[in-house]
Amino acid sequence: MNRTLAIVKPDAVASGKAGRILAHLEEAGFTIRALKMTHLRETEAGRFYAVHRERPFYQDLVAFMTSGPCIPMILERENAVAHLRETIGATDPAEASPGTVRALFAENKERNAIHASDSDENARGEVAFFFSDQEVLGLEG
Ligand code: FUP
Repeated sequence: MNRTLAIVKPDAVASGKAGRILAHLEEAGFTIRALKMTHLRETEAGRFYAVHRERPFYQDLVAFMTSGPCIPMILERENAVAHLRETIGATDPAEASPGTVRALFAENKERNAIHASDSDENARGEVAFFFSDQEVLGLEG
């Protein structure tokens, strides 16, 4: 078993889809091991998406991610990173496979309902971004 990080993004929280997305993730075999609601500040969202700093959509992405509360969570299952990427679908919901979270719940490529870590290394960093050592260590006991 291993873990990854997901975020139900502000569009999905604001439009009341968070519960359905969590149910979909559980039905896909993930166990929710930690979860919180938070409202990112500009510096935090900028740091989280720093890898995209030079991209033309960066400012809009930061503005969107700070536009309302989001729900980061630690998800566990076998091969968690790859399975979650498969479960959420392509970045643009118009290109996402039928039945994926983004095909079902995303508005468009910019407001696309959910984030998922794209590697084990990034999952570790993103878990640490949102959850304290105590919250993560608490999972082991
Ligand atoms: P993903 O890993 O599928 O979330 O996609 P990326 O890491 O490539 O992009 C991160 C976020 O940037 C996307 F979720 C939405 C936003 N984005 C845009 O707004 N426009 C683009 O053309 C690409 C990404």
